[in-house]
Amino acid sequence: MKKTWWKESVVYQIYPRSYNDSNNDGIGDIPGIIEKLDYIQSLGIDVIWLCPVYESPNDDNGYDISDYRNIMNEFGSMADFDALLKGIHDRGMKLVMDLVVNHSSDEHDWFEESKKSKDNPYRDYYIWKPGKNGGPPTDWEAFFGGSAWAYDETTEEYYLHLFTKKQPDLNWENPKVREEVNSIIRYWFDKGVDGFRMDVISLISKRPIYTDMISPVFEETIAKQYANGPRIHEFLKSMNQEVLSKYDIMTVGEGPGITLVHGLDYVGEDRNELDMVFHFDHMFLDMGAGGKFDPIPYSLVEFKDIFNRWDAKLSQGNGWGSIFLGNHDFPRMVSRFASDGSYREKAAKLLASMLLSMRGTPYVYQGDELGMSNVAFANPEDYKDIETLNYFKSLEAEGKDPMDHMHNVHKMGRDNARTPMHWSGDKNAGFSEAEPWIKMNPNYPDINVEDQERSTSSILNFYRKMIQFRKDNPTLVYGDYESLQNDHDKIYAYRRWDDVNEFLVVLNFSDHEVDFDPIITGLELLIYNYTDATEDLLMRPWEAKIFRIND
Ligand code: TEU
Ligand code: CA
Repeated sequence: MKKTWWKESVVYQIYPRSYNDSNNDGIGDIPGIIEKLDYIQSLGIDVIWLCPVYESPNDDNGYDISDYRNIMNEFGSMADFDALLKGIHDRGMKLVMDLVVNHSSDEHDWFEESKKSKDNPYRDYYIWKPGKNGGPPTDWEAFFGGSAWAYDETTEEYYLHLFTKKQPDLNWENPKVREEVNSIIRYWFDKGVDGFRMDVISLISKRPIYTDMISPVFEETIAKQYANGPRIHEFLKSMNQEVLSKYDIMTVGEGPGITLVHGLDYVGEDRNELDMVFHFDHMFLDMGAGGKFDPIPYSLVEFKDIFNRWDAKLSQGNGWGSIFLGNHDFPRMVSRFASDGSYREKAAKLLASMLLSMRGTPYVYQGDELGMSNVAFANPEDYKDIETLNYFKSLEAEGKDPMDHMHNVHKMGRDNARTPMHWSGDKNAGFSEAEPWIKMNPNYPDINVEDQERSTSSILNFYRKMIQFRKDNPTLVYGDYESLQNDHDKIYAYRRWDDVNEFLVVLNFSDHEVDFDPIITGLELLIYNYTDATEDLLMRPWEAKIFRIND
């Protein structure tokens, strides 16, 4: 296994709108992030992944870009961005940006031109089709509900948008589009940016023939019809050859439809495509047949199985994984995979123990280092996320009252992870003097940086300790991984080892006390989340222990 800086890094994801507001307009911004760089560095973070900060009408909070080479006014100026990049580099950290090129905004110049006429030079930058039987070309559904085709009166044709209708899909079949993308990437690399997280990169290659949806199950439609199209690897290889390989950078491709079957095609060491991918296998575990807003309980056995299979698969091809349990698109990890009631603090430390002791690059989402949890706004009007708003609309269209379905949004909505960061117990958690763009999670007086800085046993300080522990022990980065007792429905236990060291991680993913016997001797306790922990393996609720195995 080749050693590289990005395999050894711990990444911190920032959702800029909700991080820190420097000019008190209620919206987080780039100067606000600069103010917090010392904090981020103090966690032991190596790489910051910044969600989109480009010019955008914000139909999908920056994932609809109208100018790839400019900064959104609300977030600051290019000078602010340059200062951010310098501030990050001065502290020995790196910056990874978000590349959103499956689609642009409909307010991008390319699209403004494209829709003008069928012979406009930009027409083929997007995917236009005539209608069928007085309706759209196919019955495709968009990710956020409704048809994936929008009709445009000027030329009387439909354009494809897999996300909202303000996010028209780019036509990657057109070599000019591919060259535009390469040139955007070069622009940011030449500024000194250290990599890209590539938004829904699995969707860029479309199948040449547009047929109706092959399955009523949306997940299946995504995997077999929308994602992993015939030219995806050709596109990525050529992007790698022409641009990526010329810089010392990292890439992580995001993708619905990237399953175990396809994973190595993107990241195998001999593929020359991407360094890592974010797959969603564990992120869809708790979604029922109706998708995201049809939550079902998740099973730990299946959860472990996903991590086990991915680790095994990737290591076969010397591919590298990414380890994450949440981001700006999903509920808070402590609420979702652990417990946010009276065990919240233990449970958050347990997840940190897992995130930072697995093989693969760990990604920490802002606020998770405090154990921030889901929020339950009472009114639909308090929600801002387009996905959630469209869900309300679809309920209304079916004659249902959104108020009767709020529990689904409370459980699964993306705004759970988008409430502003909790810096202190002061007004608006110290995020802003002004009313924030989205309401605060009201629990900030109990969960905030200022308090946790003061307590050595806080979640925040546990993160610092775990990150340092990973740094001190390359075994946790490159060592082998093997999970024990895979059928155990409460305990996730695994060994990590190399020639130098051997560790055992034992995590009790339950509210119950569990007597666990790993059948391993010589255990020396190193990391734990109950202050009075001993070597004993009678595991209390959400108890986490990491041992060195001495023989
Ligand atoms: O998300 C891609 C994606 O597949 C999401 O639609 C995800 O499945 C969904 O949020 C789960 O409900 C990326 C970005 O991370 C997301 O914020 C954007 O909205 C989306 O792409 C479109 O750019
Ligand atoms: Ca601001």
